[in-house]
Amino acid sequence: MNYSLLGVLTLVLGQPVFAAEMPAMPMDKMPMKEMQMEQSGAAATAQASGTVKAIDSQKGSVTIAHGPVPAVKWPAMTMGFKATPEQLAQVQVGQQVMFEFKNEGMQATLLSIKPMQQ
Ligand SMILES: [Cu+2]
Repeated sequence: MNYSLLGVLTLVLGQPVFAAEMPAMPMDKMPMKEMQMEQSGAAATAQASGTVKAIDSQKGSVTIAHGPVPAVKWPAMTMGFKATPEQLAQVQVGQQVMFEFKNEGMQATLLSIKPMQQ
């Protein structure tokens, strides 16, 4: 009798603690929302594929004829991307490439580039 009564008491006393923890859960999602807002305010990054048209190691740029990039609302076009000497060394004119870039204003900068595997 005493034991079962203790068990009921534990259950009853245990529940408010559980309930108190519950409201904390939606709060956990708040930092994520803030992160998403920060991302949209910063430079947009996107992935695309295309064909290397020209490489200018002096200017540090590569011209790529790329397909549409919905992430930055771009149609297909041929344009220049800022690239590091290391990135330029990985590709050749005429090659199909996959690349990742950061778009700030009118300046697109490569984050990574690699030849497409066929
Ligand atoms: Cu473009």
